[in-house]
Amino acid sequence: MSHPKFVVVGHPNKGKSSIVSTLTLDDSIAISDKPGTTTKARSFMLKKGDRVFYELIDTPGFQRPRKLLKILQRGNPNANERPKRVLEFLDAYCSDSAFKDECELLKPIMDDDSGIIYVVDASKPYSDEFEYEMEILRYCAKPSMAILNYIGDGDYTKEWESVLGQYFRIIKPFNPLKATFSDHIDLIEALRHITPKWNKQLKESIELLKEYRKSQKREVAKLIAKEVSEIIGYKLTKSSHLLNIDEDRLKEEFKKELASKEERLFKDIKDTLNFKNSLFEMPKNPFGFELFSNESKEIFGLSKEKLVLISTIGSATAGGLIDLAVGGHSFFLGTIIGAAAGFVGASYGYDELAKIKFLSNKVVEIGPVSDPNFSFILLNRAVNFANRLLNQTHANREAKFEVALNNEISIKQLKNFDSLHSKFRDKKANQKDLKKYEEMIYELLE
Ligand SMILES: Nc1nc2c(ncn2[C@@H]2O[C@H](COP(=O)(O)OP(=O)(O)OP(=O)(O)O)[C@@H](O)[C@H]2O)c(=O)[nH]1
Ligand SMILES: [Mg+2]
Repeated sequence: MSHPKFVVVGHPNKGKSSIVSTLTLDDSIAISDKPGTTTKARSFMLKKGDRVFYELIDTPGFQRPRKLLKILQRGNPNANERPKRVLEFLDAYCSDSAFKDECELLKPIMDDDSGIIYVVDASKPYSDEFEYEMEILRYCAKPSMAILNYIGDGDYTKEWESVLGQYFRIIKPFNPLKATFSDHIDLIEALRHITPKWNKQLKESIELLKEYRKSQKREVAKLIAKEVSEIIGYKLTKSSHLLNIDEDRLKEEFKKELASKEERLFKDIKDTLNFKNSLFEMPKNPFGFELFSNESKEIFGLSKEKLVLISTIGSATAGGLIDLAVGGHSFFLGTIIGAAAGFVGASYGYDELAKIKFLSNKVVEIGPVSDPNFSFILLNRAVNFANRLLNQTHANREAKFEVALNNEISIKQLKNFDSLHSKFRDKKANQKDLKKYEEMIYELLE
């Protein structure tokens, strides 16, 4: 079955590859501030299994549109002769390196019954050279739309709209670095309206895309539930002679193991969300501070008050009462206010890290981390990391992490998390508990 196909074209360095990367959820596409980064037309498909949602073809920018248009205009062809002119140009000039970029971008347009997405940078003023490009595209006689991208701070929207309006039926702003999932959907929705041929299939693609997003969130929730619960219950066993065990070193090693398990979880989340290439070359510390650090505790841990609250509530009903007492909501994500007030504790969480146990005079065991705050820190870090990636486009290669403290959760829910965490620590959780944990995590994903 054929599928919707669009060729993304425009001037060099206007964000064509960025748009392709964001819309196909592919971070392997080369993007840079150097004009001429893309030198060959290349096809990218968004698909699941055999079902192609759509295909986008990234292309190099126009280099000599004025010269090319002159060639096409020779003899002033009638409207119905123009597409043929483009084909003749391709035949006659594609061995000529002077027009190699133009040939790369025109071939896929003329090859099949594909549509055109023309990208401009509306933060810079319009100038005549763009008219040559638009005229050339008009010669191709394909369904087309224009995207207004904003690479700089300027705003020449009005100017651009009045020109683009003469060539394109649909003009849409789209920011490939900041687009949300709903912006993405809106753009595909707009494409439906330029191509009657693909209208029905694109409608299905939109539904599939929404389903795909949900399934990715479910997968991420499952991963976090599984790996966080394992880390919470993790014990390190070492052979050692009773007399020469170095407790500090053992604790360090234990912490290192836990941190590397968290790193593994981050990597799994990244892979699940298709961030495989450029992002986070060093996934070790996406937040800029380590799992076992005061920053981590202060930003992702629960305040002492909340820990006391959840440990003193006996039943779910009591939880409801406490909710009333604290106004129904509580900030889930940590005690950043405490941090601002210079609240720095010496220990890791609020309790001791973990007990060291001698299983025999040759075997020593450490773990699991007894501090209940550790579980919340771990969970929060994972949820934050996932939410950041769920809301990051694949064109945005910025690895810097800003912690977003925007999850609200009731004390009752905190209590539920805490009860599950205790089960994971004591290795008393069953499949049902894990499933419940997964569902609660799913609710925290944005
Ligand atoms: N601030 C900002 N920068 C953007 C945006 N879109 C693209 N850029 C940047 O603009 C530069 C060019 O982006 P590309 O996607 O490589 O542009 P292109 O049109 O494919 O460029 P060529 O392949 O060279 O023709 C990169 O540095 C991008 O990070 C945007 O919406 N906002
Ligand atoms: Mg490019």
